[in-house]
Amino acid sequence: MHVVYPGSFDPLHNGHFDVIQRASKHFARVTVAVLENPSKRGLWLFTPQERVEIIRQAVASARMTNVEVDTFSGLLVDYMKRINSKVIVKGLRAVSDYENELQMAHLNRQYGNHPETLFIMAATRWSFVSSTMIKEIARYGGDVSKLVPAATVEALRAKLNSVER
Ligand code: COD
Repeated sequence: MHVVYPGSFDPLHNGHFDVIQRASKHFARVTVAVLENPSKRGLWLFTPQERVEIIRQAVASARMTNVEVDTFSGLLVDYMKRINSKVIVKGLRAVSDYENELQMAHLNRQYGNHPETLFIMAATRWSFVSSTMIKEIARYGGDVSKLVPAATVEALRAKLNSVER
């Protein structure tokens, strides 16, 4: 089965990475789809291409050969139809994620090729991790290396150094 794991991934952290690894064990093919739409929550820290590059590096170092990384813009359902996949994989951290994810799952099923959404429960150790917190800790000089893949650590270092200059 070919599944799509969509998200902002700004940037990739260990919670996302754990979902990718677990999905890659259960499904024949996993496409990690990086959202290009402008952010509602302010500017992205990383461009879509930078986010793709981080994920590609992390996936390559873990030798996940059935995982590919792509970008999409517009509606997820249109992208799903275009690449002919009918299953969306999402991660669930807590009840707070559930309401929003439930709404999206129901709405997405009304459109396009009526994709199903399957949820993977966040790993306990990463269930408190979010991209927003990673960016905040990194911006103030905190060490995020235990919470994100090495590729993200490098990208954060390069990005925040260039922003400061
Ligand atoms: N552990 C496990 N899973 C996690 C963790 C964690 N610590 N943190 C996040 N996740 C999961 C999220 O629940 C999500 O499933 C995925 O990882 C990506 O997370 P984010 O935060 O990078 O991405 P989101 O939640 O901002 O992505 C939202 C989408 C891009 C999927 C959504 O906005 C979308 O589909 N947009 C396209 C436009 C569209 O179709 N809109 C209509 C929707 S009905």
